[in-house]
Amino acid sequence: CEKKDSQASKQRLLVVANRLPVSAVRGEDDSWQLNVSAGGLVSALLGVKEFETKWVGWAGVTVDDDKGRQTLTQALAAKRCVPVFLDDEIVQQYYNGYCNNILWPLFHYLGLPQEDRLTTTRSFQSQFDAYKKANRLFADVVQEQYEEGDVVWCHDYHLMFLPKYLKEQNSSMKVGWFLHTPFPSSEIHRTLPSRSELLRSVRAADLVGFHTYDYGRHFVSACTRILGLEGTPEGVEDQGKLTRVSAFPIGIDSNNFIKALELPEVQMHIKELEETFAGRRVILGVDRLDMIKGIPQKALAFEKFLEENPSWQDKVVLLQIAVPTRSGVPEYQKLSSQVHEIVGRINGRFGTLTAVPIHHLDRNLDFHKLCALYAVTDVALVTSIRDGMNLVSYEYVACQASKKGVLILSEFAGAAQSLGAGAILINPWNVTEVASSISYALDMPADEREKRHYHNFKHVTSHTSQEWAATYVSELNDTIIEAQLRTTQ
Ligand code: ADQ
Repeated sequence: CEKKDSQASKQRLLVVANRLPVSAVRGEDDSWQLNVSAGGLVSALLGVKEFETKWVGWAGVTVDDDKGRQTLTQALAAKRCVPVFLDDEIVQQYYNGYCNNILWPLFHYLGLPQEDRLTTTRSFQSQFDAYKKANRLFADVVQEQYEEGDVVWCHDYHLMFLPKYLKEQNSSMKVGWFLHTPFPSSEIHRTLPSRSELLRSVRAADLVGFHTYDYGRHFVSACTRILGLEGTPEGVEDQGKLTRVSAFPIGIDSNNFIKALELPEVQMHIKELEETFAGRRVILGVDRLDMIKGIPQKALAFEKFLEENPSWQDKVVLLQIAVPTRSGVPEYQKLSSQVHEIVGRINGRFGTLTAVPIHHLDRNLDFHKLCALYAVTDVALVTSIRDGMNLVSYEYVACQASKKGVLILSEFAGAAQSLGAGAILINPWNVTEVASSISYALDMPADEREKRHYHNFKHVTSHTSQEWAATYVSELNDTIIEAQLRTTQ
């Protein structure tokens, strides 16, 4: 009964993201298999337990028949998920096209697509139209699910039109929008043909959140320089309507990782890994296979390290786990071939009959194996060329209480602002600097490792995903109360 009461007192939170936390696969007998998706947004939000949360999003599969849609909706309801159905054409134009081929690279400072600019320009409008259409489909599902008093939390660059569409449907809805990627300098954002419409649509939200203060500042500058609005210490103002802009650095459910390390299954994986790599030090990379993660740069820096430190050859291994994503986008297919070619060349150059220097796995690891890897490895190497935050670095720190391994972290990841004092910060483009940081990390004395680890562990365990979500929603509630007070004054 007590449990029921505590459920009843929780605020309802509609989390709207392009992808649901599970991906659906249809079996031959028309049954649905639901697999947890890998990725930072899902990892962070699954740890949030203070609210009665319902997810609205795409299940990663196109379903054209009514029966399939009905059975998938039922299967997802058990996971408190509500599907948005997108057809193949929309997925191609909105998801693979506008989101992942235009906004994602642009927000990570990679610019608009370089190749075949004319084709891009021609297809730009149809991709943008599909983007708006998809956002409209999300808005319709949110509207169906919405109950008075709900907080609607829209996530990421896929859904920049959603705040506008929701507010048009219901101006009293509490709408927040949070960006998981960096927001680039206004000089980058202004190259985007649809720059103004996107900014205006996001501005319809009551609260706009970013991982770091810098991303928020870039957003405000884009609104002032491109839209001619007024920037204030609270956010952006237009004719008395304030959109609050603030930084909410995300965290992880650190307890989940810490507790998992005690499980017999994880202990068994730890033992197996220790036996496999006995006599060698292990450097770990865990990334989605994405150009922003700097995986080629990481391999090249490791090659430089081996070249300059012959005494370490054979005694150290780079274990790179790269889960393939967005394999429908040609740029990602090219990246995959490029990484395999570089890794093959380095292994050919430095491998021996019994050992290879780089173990590269293209796959998703289950949670227990991932925890074991985080716990046994000596160094984590994060070389993102841009990254909104980077939760892998947080997860590594959470699992290193006993070993106190070293985190080498790109200064271009948002995490550099929170874990910078304990990590070795690097510029991933400078392979010589990364190579010497690897060498420094491997030789670092125990007391320095302990100090660095202590600093980061304290941060990771006190700035959790639960706290992140609670702070965001509480600020969203406050923002709305303040706005109501302003209008009644
Ligand atoms: P991502 O780009 O997905 O997230 P990140 O924050 O590092 O990056 O999160 C990746 C998540 O996926 C982690 O929880 C990790 O454990 C998991 N993962 C990665 N590779 C895996 C593998 N091979 N097997 C199993 N799990 C794997 C986006 C932004 C980030 C931002 C997050 C959250 O790009 O900058 O930190 O959202 O806001």
